[in-house]
Formats: sequence, structure tokens, C-alpha cells
Amino acid sequence: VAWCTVLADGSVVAGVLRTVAETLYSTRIGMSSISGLGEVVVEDEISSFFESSPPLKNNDEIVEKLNLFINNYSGGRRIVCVTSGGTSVPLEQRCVRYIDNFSSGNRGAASTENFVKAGYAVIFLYRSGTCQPYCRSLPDDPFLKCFEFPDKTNIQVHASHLEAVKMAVMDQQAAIAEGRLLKLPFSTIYEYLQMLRLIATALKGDGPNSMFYLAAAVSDFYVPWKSMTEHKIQSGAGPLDIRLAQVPKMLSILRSNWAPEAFCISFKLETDSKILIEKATKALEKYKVHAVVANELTTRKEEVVVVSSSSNVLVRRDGDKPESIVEDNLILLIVDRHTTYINGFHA
Ligand code: PAZ
Repeated sequence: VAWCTVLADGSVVAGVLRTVAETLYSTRIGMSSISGLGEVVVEDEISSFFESSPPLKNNDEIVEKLNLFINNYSGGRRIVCVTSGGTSVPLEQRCVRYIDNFSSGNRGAASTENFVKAGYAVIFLYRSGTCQPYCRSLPDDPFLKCFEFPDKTNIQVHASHLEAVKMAVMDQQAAIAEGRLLKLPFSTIYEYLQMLRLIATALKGDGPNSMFYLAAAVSDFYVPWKSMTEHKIQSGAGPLDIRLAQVPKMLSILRSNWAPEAFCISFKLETDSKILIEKATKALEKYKVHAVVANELTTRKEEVVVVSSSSNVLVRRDGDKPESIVEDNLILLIVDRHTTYINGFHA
């Protein structure tokens, strides 16, 4: 996981980075001596993570939306949960500072568009403020750059953005009107994991027709809610030491308990290309997912490798076409694998 700190003052950055390193060390040596890697799934750890999490504020509303969406779209049709963006880790209960995981949300948004095109209903579980489906070709600051005022009583889309705005509005409205897109925002690691569990539980009845496509960048470490200070951390006391606990690996429980029949694709991001495939292969074996999409930070928009038990397939964007994106070919491959999985399931 690529860590970066999003903290208000520089002194905190140093403290947090030191803490991450310390935690890595203590986790490997101490807490998880069973595996030596700190990644053994202990159901107690998972239960205690959820029990100690601040409850989702809009839990009932999310469940209602999910059930409505899934029931509308039942009848053997395919449904995918696409996760997108990075989770944040608050350092204070009344959060002013937090640690963040890098992800623009571009992969998740582009993949969502392609899944809708392929006939899937998509539950888009995304980090608030990250890239949205159908908005990728809009300028970064759409409201300021897309519109103009010919006179004080009138507002219109600037001619240079007319096509992009028209397509974005039309495609998004069509996907929502056809009941093919449900967007659910999260910010923190607590919200993300609780919402993922709600979605998995709601999709259980869809068996092999459902898919998890886990492109979100999820924190490996967090500050347990109960050991977190309530108020803003004060800088007067000098350098900051925070102990980060390891987030229990939910992928195993997703596969074994939450949605055991669903097709499951996870992602592996590395910055060192030399270890990428080895790490992805280990994740494939450990979490028993159906494929791991391996990508390197700087080349992630050009190519990915789909690692599975049968083969490792390099998927590239079509370099001859400027508008081509890697997700066009990636989703074709994933949909094809999902079809094989469903057919094998019913055979
Ligand atoms: O969101 P984005 O388009 O900027 O990047 C996508 C990605 C690199 C976050 C995704 O492809 C990925 O690898 N997610 C999992 C990251 C991880 O190993 O935790």
C-alpha cells in the first residue's frame, strides 16, 4: 500500500511515518507470530474491529438503498461491487488530521462505466471526492471551467466542453434510470469495511452472478477508535508518537463467510516492479480470490497483469488510440472470466 500523510503541520508527518515503520516491526515480531507475516485472519480480531468501530451514521438508509437496488436487478442478471479510492485513517475522533491511502479513483470510475456497458448493475463504493463514473473527461474543476454566463440571467455550457458534459449527464442518468448504478460514498476505513460487509451480505443471494472488484486502496494500519484521542492533537508536546494497529484482513472473511459464491477480483499495487508479481501471486493463494490485478504505480494507466491460477495475462491500453484506456481491455477479460466461472458453477 502506498502511504502518504495528509496532515496539517510538518511535525506530525515525521511522527506518523516513524510510527508506521515501528508498527510494521512490532506487528511482525509480536502480534502475529503465528504466520510471521502479520496477516493471519483471526475471526476475533475482525469481530473486535467491527465492535469497536463507530457505527455507520446512515446504516439503515444504506441497507434500504441496497435492497431496493438489488431486488430491482434480480433474476439471474449480473451485479458487481466496484470499490474505488483510498480509505482514510482518522487520528482524532473529532477528526482534523488523518492518514490517507493514495488512489484517485480513476480505475474504479472507468471500470464502472465498462461494467455498465457490459450489462452489469454496479454498486460503486467510492471515497468521497474521488473520480466519478462518466466524469473522467470533464475538467478537474468542472463547475468553474464548464460553464459561462453570456448575460447575468443565463448560464450555459462552454462550447469546448459541451460534448463531454452532454455525454456525462446522459450516460450517468441512463445508468441510474435503468437501475444499473448505485453510488455509495465512504471516507474512513471504518465506514469502508462496514459498508463492504453490508454489500456482501446483501449480495449473498446472488451467488455466482455477483462479483467483487476491489480496486480501492485500503489502509493496512489504523488507530483503534477507543485508543484515539477525542480532540485535536496538540503540537506543543513535541514529536508525535502514535501506535497503529493492523487492520484485520477482511478479504479472507469476504471469501469464506460474507459472499463465498461471489466472483472475487482483488488488486495489488506496488512501487517496486521487481516484487509485484510475486506479491500478487502470494495474495492470490492466501486469500483464494479468483484473480489479482497487479499494477505498478507509475505504469498503472498503461498496463496491468491479471494474475490467476491458470495464467498471468498482461493487459495494455491500446497505444494506437489516444482515447483507449486499460480498463476497456481489462473489463472484457474479467467479464469473460466471470462467464466461465458462472458456467462452471452451474455445470
Ligand atoms: O485510483 P487510481 O486509478 O489512481 O489507482 C488505482 C489503484 C492503483 C489504487 C488500483 O489499481 C489498486 O491497485 N488498488 C489496490 C491498492 C492496494 O494494493 O492496496
